[in-house]
Amino acid sequence: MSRGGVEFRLSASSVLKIQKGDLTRWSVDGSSDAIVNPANELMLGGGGADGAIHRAAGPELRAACYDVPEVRRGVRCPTGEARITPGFRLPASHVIHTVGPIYKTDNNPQVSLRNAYRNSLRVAKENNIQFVAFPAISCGVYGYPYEEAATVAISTVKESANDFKEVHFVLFLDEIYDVWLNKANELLQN
Ligand code: AR6
Repeated sequence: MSRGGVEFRLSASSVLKIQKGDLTRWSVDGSSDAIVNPANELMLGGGGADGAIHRAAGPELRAACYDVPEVRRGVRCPTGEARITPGFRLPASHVIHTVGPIYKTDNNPQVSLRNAYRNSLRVAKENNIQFVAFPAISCGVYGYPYEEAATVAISTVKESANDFKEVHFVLFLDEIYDVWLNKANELLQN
């Protein structure tokens, strides 16, 4: 799970970790940990990481998502916002669902991606989560260029990592892992 993981200490009490792996198998303590699901606005499942998370969590997750109120027709979580549910059959205790921008059509993809990371961390903090694991939000189906995404992801997490014991990036693709690691070495003094 933590194959190739590299730790960056952000303060006396908080660590950012970059690792290869599968979010559906990630957990640190099973009671105050959360994985972040790169969902869509409808929030009822999909392909990519979202599909894998729903399969691993079981049908209870879809039912819990269904119960999240729509803010307008077909939208439970607008782009850049975040919602929380239990993790059900996942090893992690919670799932924070967020929606990153569709790179080609979003008016300001950088702001939307930053909001997705920021609001995920805000929701985590409000729910007393101590350990959070992110994928590379928007870097699959939603087409965000990896290096630009890494800059937003790492700089945003750095701002609020003090509120958590550990924030992890759990990256599925070797290429994205390499981009993230290079960017972390550039932006974080180890
Ligand atoms: N663990 C960690 N990362 C993963 C996993 C996993 N199990 N599976 C895939 N990835 P994507 P997006 C990586 O497409 O671009 C869905 O259909 C993947 O390699 O999952 O935000 C939703 O319903 C990529 O690097 O999310 C939305 O409609 C990263 O996760 C839409 O896709 C994100 O890729 C969201 O697109």
